[in-house]
Amino acid sequence: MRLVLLGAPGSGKGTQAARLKEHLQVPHISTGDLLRAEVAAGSKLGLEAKEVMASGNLVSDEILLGMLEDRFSRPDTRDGFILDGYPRNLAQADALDKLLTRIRQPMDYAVQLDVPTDLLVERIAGRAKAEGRADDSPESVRTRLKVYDDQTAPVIEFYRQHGQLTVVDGVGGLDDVFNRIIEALVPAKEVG
Ligand code: B4P
Repeated sequence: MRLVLLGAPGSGKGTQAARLKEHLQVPHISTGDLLRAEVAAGSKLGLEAKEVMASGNLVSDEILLGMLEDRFSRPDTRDGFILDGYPRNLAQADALDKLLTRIRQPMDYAVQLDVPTDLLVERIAGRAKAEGRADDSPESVRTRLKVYDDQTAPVIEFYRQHGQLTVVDGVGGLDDVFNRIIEALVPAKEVG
């Protein structure tokens, strides 16, 4: 199964992707994690990405596409994947669509986790305390939410127009949200 998780920062994409990975037995590809690994390794790409990420802005489309092409070239993605954090703007959505068409792996589902803004802020503040991630500071969070509204929200419409979008209520306990996602993945023909 090939699935992309969409949603604002703090909507639970990374959290649910980790669970879906176990359930579906396909790799979890998080562009945020890939970038953080580059930063931690001190690579040239990581050095370029570090400050942009800490500010809450988006790293360049060119870097992201190169990273993604590289990841999709690995054999573990042949039976599917869970993509988390990409695409984050319409140019990335278009590039991904072309890439998946080229490698004959069209997306099966785009799942949007829907969570109100005040709860997003609350969740990220909780993570800031627990993990101290550089981009979870209040200033960066404000930027990330604005970038989401301006650049990423239109991606939801892109998938709606392609008939691939499923909206899932992302409010509630981790198990509740997980169960809602699983229910949303049942093909319409099996529903009855
Ligand atoms: P990401 O790593 O994707 O960060 P994120 O949007 O905050 O989502 P994440 O998956 O980590 O958090 P989640 O909602 O699961 O990106 C970080 C940065 O990398 C970006 O700002 C950008 O600079 C760069 N980047 C990444 N992809 C890019 C791209 N494609 N193009 C350009 N730049 C890119 O969880 C948040 C918190 O909520 C957690 O503490 C979790 O425990 C909690 N939570 C989750 N579900 C919950 C629930 N049901 N109830 C209560 N708490 C919950």
